Amino acid sequence: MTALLIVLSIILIAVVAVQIGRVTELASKIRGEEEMQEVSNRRQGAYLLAFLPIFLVLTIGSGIYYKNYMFGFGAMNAASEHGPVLDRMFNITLFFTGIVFIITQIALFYFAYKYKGKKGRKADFIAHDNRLEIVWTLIPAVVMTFLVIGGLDAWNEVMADVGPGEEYLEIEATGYQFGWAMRYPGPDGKIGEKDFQKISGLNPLGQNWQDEKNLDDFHASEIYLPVNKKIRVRITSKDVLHNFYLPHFRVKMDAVPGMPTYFVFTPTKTTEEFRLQLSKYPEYQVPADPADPEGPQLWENFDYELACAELCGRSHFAMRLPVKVVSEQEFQAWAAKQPSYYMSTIRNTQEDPYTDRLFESEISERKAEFNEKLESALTAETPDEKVFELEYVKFETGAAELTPLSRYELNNIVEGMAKYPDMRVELAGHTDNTGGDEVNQTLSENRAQVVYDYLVEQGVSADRLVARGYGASQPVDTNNTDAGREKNRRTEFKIIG
Ligand SMILES: [Cu+2]
Repeated sequence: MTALLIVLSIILIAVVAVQIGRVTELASKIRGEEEMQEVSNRRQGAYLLAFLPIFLVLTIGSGIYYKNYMFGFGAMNAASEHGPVLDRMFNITLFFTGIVFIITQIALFYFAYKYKGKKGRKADFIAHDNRLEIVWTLIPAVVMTFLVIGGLDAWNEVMADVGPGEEYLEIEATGYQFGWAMRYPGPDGKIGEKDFQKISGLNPLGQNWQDEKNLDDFHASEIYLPVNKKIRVRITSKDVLHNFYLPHFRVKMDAVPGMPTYFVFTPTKTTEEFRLQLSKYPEYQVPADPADPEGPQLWENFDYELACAELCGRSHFAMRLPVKVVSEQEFQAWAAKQPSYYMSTIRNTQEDPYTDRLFESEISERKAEFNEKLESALTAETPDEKVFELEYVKFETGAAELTPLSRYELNNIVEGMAKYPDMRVELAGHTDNTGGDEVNQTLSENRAQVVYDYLVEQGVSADRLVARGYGASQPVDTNNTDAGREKNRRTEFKIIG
C-alpha cells in the first residue's frame, strides 16, 4: 500500500512538472499564435461537420440492423393480446422522439461548425423573445398531451381486471429469494386461502388447509398456460421486492411483500407458433450452441420465460422459470397429471387436519384395491394364495376396538360378500410377539370377532364367516424391529369356500 502511494506521488509530481513546462511554453508563444488558432478552429469545425453524418448513419443503422432482437419488431412481436397496444405506444413515442433526436443532432453539429471561433466574431445576446418561448413550449406540450392521453388509454386497457362472469384461469406466483413458487387452482378452478403465519417447512406458501379450496391446488416447477385464455396472475412476495416479468407477453408487475398485486393477460401464440415466427429470421437460424454447429438452431430452442426484474439480491439471476404456452387440451392434460400439494405432501402428516376422514378419491382407490385383491384371491389355485391382508383394518393400540377409518374397508368386504353370495371367509387375527402368548391369543381372537360382528351387523349372513385368532404364531416378518412388528399385527381375509 505504502509502495503504491509512493509510486502514485512520483507520477503526480512528474505530471505537474510537465504541465508547468507546457504552460510556460504556451504563454511565450501566445501572441504570435493567433494564426495557428484560426487554423485549429477551422479544422475542428470541419471535424464536427464530418462527424454528424457518420454518427447519424451509425445510430439509425445499428437500430435497423439489430431490430430483430428488439421487442416490438418482426421476430419479437408480442405474444399476448394487449402486447401490440404497448408496442404501438412505444413505437409512436420512438417516432416523435426520433424526429427530435435527428433534428437536434443536426442542429448541434451544424451550428458548432457554422459558428466556430473566428477573429472579430462576437456572440449575439437575445434577452427575451416571446415568439420563441411560445413555439418551444407549445410544440412539446401538444405532442406530450397526445402521448400521455394515448398512454393513459393503453394503461386502462392493459391493467383492466377480469369482468364479472368472464371466464379465466387464475394462478398465483410467489417470489422469494431466489425463485418463484407457482400455484395452480386444481380442478375446482379456485385458489385456496393462505396466511403467512401458517408458513412452515412442509407448507412453504402458508396454505390454510381448513379451506377446502386448497386441497386440490398444485405447485408447478414450470409455467404452463393455455393459449387464447385470460390468465389472471396473483403476484405476491415472501421476503423482499421482486418483479414478475414475462417479457414476450409484455407483462411486468412488482411482487410486493404483504400486498398482493395482479396482472391479467391473454397469451395469443403457443410456444410452437412463436418458434415458427422466429424461424423466419436469419438471426435465429444459427446454432443455439456455437460449439455444436450441427445441433438445434436458436429458434428451435426458444422458450418463453418468467424473470425477476428487480435487483433483489445476490442470486437474483436464478429467479427464472420456463413458460410453455400450449393448446387448451394439452394444458388440461398437463394439469390433470399434477398431484395436489395437499395430497402428495401434507396428507397424513402432523399438519393434516383431516386424518380422521377419507376423501372420495381415497375411498374409491381403496375400493378398487380391495376388489383387485379379492378377484385374484378368488381365481387363485392354492389355498395359500386365497389369503390377503386387510391393510386398512386397524385397531386402537392394545385393544379390540376398530379405528374409525376401518369401516371403509369393512364396507368393501360387505359389498364383496354380496357380489359373490357363495363365498365363505375366515377372518384371521394376528399379533406381534410383545406381551404374553395368552394375552396375544385373546387379543387376536377378540379383534377377529370385532370384525365378524361388524360384518354381521351390516347384513352378512353369520354362517358365511368364521372369526379366528392366531396370536403371534404366524409372523410374516421379524419381531425384532418396529416395522416388522407393525407388519405382523394384521387382520387377514381368507377364502375358505
Ligand atoms: Cu427477485
